Amino acid sequence: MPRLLTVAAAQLGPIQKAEDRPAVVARMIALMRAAKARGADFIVYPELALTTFFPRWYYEDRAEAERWFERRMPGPQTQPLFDTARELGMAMSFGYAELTPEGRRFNTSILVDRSGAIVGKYRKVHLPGHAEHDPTRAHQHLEKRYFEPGDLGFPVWEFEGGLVGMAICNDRRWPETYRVMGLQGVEMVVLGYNTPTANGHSRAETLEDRMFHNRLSVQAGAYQNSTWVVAVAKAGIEDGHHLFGGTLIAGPDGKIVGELDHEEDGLLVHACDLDATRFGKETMFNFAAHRRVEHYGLITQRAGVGAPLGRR
Ligand code: CDV
Repeated sequence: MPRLLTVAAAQLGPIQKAEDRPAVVARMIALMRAAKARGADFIVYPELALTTFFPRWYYEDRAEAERWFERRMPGPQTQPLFDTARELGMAMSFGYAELTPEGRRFNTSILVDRSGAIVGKYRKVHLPGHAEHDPTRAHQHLEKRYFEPGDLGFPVWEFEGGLVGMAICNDRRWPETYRVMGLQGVEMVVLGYNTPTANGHSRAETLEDRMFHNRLSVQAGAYQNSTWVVAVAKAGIEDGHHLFGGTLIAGPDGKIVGELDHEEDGLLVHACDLDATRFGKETMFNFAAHRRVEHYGLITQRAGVGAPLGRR
């Protein structure tokens, strides 16, 4: 008997600055109902799913950005999402900007079970971009201004009959993200992203290049850790800025099992057999048998590149 977890990758089209939380939550609920009708038990939404991708906007006074943050989860405007999840018996994961009671700010994702209880929280570790306004860039990417790096590591939870972990956007490009979860036996990594088509610098990267790197990162993470990876975009043109789509699900052999080809609200539903992760975990990527941790010290000792270790 396969151990199936039917997941819906719920891509969101653009969310304009003027669009309020209730309007976005209504779109998310519509996707959730459609996902249920297609047999999904678990729905995954993108990074910062409730708002426009506000880190592209510079606020000299950081407090002005507070309108984009959630002080409570669920709060009055997100409660209907939790109520619908409970009504439908649907587990979910989504990203939002978290403002803690102590005034700390994180780019956060949560895992919510079918009863509507939050059972897991992840705070984005790899924050791209910069902290100050950069006039040389075609557009700003100010995650380092508005968020602290996550302080919760990369936990994996027993969830929906499997082992599930989370990552957020830029995290998907770093092999460490997946490996730390792989070492906890992860069977499904869920992640959301907001990735601009233009990189903000003058160096030309085509949309094709960016889509290639998206697939490459997700597929490599899946294969090298023998896990499902569900990667969900917020896509389209937000207030004149383009985010690419490409929502996809990769299997534990690294192959893509489905991918969306539009930039609107939409679903990619797949029945993932969690037992399909066993083959890779027991053969090529049997970590206990093959990893040589005595040679991996630099990975945690150095953040940046240092002197070469080779001796003549
Ligand atoms: N939201 C992100 O983390 N976006 C980055 C962009 C800025 C490169 C990404 O890795 O997709």
